Amino acid sequence: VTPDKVDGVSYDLVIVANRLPVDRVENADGTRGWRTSPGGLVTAIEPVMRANHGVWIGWPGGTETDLEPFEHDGMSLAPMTMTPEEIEEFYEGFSNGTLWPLYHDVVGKPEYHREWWERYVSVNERFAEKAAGLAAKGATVWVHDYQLQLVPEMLRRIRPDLRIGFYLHIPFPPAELFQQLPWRRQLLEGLLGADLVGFQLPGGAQNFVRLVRQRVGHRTQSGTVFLPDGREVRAAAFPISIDAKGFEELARKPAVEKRVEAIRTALGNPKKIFLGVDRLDYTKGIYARLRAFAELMGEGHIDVEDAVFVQVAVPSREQVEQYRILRDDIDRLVGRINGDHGRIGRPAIHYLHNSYPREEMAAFYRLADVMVVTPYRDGMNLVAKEYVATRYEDDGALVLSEFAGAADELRQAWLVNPYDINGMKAALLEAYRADDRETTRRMRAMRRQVTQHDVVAWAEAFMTSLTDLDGDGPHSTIV
Ligand code: GDG
Repeated sequence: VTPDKVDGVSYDLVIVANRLPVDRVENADGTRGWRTSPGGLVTAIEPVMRANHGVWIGWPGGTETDLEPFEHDGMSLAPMTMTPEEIEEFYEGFSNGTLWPLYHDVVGKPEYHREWWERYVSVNERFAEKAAGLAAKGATVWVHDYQLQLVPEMLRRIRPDLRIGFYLHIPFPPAELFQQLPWRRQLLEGLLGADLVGFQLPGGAQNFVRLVRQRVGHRTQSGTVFLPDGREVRAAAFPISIDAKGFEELARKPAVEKRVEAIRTALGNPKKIFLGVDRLDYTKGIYARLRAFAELMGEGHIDVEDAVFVQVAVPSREQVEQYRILRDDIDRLVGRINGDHGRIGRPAIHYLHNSYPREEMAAFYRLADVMVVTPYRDGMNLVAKEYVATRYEDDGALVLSEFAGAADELRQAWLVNPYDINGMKAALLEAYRADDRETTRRMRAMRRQVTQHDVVAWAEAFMTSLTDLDGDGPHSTIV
């Protein structure tokens, strides 16, 4: 595909996200290609992109500098390059060392460095300029997530004709925490460049509106901010979801069912299997969850001959110091637990530091009698919803943190406070011992919720809300 295929054309819909929805792959013959990355966001946005002649702007990972716009799987992709300094200061630094912990209730300690901030500003500027160059007159631009919070305002300054939406995938913190940020006002003003700012939960939208009133001084009324120039910005919740039907279909595949049996046998046919699936991140509560399970074994409530815990920890942000420390901590804990409670051929914890194809993930979900999702704070948590989607026989128990966004919808899970180890132990044990009637009753209700509110409904709700706003100028309707 020639470069001007993208650059020469302008688009009615522009998606701007830190990452492109593709990963680099090495073909058998040594040439390099692209593969659509697995994930909910791609599934959600792909149909909207196709229906609206859209383009996706983002970083493809790595430090290649000679990337041209290209088509992949019918999607137009415009890659952003990233220098090693930008990766270090914008991505690992300000995005993942400052904003990520701050926005997750300071579960980790955020670091404030002026050089990181400056790099955050300059990278946001580059994304905004790229979007400005690709958007048609009156086009809709949908900016995603915490790495790009300045883009809406920067983009509006260059292109006031655009309709701009922003969606935050992670929690938006309460004023008391956000306050810490030396650049708090700039970030709020960055977001206010959008016409619609979407959050996972109503609480995030409320935190944002309150901060805008307090810190920027704009008049607000429920979910609307009134700017001095007459423009209005709406803040609202759009809880994200998954391709529920797709996950169920995957789970029903004979190949997946075969894999379930193979893994069960390899695990030694325990009566029950506990499962955790997370990026290896300190917000996910992996350490405390494994400790709770180990204590239940130590106290004789669970015997290693009856049950094992499979923990998939997907490698994540390995260049960031806090993530390295976490990995070492968990390595040590797993070793200790297996030393204390394992038997020959039967470790208590099967710990997998790896990522897997979607089919294998589905097999894991199908295997799990008790799915354990216990983050200290999580915007939504798609793993919880994916588990529910694969349980087409209405069985399986979900233990879910109150502090995951998903807890607002999955009320029938065994809800826990991840800071309360005894409470978590009690819930794990209850879920472990629950009879079929109980698990079925709960799972049936959760499945109804997840199938009726899938990711396509999420994208449509956001898009409809964005294009229905009263505004001036010609705006194409995005479906
Ligand atoms: C952020 C917010 C919010 C995981 N391991 C593998 C794999 N995965 C997939 C899961 C799931 C996704 O990654 C993880 O999503 P989560 O929602 O659980 O968590 P974050 O990565 O922290 O996502 C979160 C989300 O954005 C969306 O807005 O819900 O709160 O933190 O889909 O299945 N997929 C494959 N192999 C793996 O090994 N194929």
